[in-house]
Amino acid sequence: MKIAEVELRRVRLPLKAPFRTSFGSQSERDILLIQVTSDDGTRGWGECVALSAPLYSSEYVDGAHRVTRDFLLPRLWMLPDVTAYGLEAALTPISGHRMAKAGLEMAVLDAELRTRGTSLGEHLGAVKARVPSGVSVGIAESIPALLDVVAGHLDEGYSRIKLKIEPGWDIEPVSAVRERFGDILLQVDANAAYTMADATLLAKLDAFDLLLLEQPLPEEDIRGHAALATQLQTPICLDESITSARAAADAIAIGACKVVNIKSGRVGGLLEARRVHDVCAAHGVPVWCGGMLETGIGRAANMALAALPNFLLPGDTSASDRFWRRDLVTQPFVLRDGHVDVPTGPGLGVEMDEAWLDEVTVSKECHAAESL
Ligand code: NPG
Repeated sequence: MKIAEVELRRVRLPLKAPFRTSFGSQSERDILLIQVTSDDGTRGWGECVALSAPLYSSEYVDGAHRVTRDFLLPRLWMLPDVTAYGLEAALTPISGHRMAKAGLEMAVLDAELRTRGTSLGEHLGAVKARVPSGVSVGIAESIPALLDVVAGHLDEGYSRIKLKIEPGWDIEPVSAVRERFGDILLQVDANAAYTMADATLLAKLDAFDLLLLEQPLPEEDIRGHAALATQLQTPICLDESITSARAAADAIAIGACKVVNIKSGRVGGLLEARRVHDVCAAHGVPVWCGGMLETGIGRAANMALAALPNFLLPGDTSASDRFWRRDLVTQPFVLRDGHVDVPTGPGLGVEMDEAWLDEVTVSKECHAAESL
């Protein structure tokens, strides 16, 4: 496949309600979308998950946009025959910038698989037609407000609840949710908001029979997580710390985690995400699919990934209407019986709602192979 053109598009989509985590509150999403067009006219879409500010990780959307334009695209143009694997290798000399790489790789993989008539799920090795869907609940104004939000999601049929926590918003909300809703699948996510000095406090979470405690300590503190794990019964799951299959292997080897959250953007793409899955499977470590407030494009990729065999826990694979009034794809993801279907069409298996996409587009730039 040859790529004739790449379009970098920025869209702004308001969230239905602000989403608060320990690293800040999001009320809209400023998203970099990548569209590649091959020389035979096949198109592929990718979504870059970088946030507006470098708060979750060091990447941010303006930076990812610039890196894509100035450093990733020139390497794409140099490839005589473009495949997602070839692109991944060609981008390896660029250090970091995993979310930017993942966005471009997704677009190339979408186009490549559309050309071959293969779905992403089939390509990655999916074994399920639908995936159990959990929902991530942001930090609320008050405990009663939190209980109302959780009740709403349980009524909608979500299979498990993840509560965002931070110092000052941890034991009390978790205890209130457990008490009110009984035996639901429940887990918490700290987004690196604690230190080892909080070990005694975090051990109090053991009383609530949580599926896991996600990323309590800073991204780089793998050894700290291993030390903390010896003081808790609740299994530790890593998110931010797992930036590659190698990082996953290291974290598992020193006992820093018993569960891994996989996000393709965080690890540099879907191909590396599958390797993380495989490394974890080889060590008997279950994984689940994280979410980064994606539109239907990134969500389609998440559903395909979450259908792999070692995704043994429900993911943050919620339906389109969890965050969006109107998704960017013509067939939004819906929750049925606590599950979301894995797309079966070629590539990502979703089509864009072009009219809506144009309405929410803030800027668009086209890069053609010849012009470089
Ligand atoms: O369902 O898309 C979703 C959101 C799930 O809580 C969620 N994501 O830390 O995992 C996280 C968090 C997040 C959101 C991280 C946005 C980064 C950006």
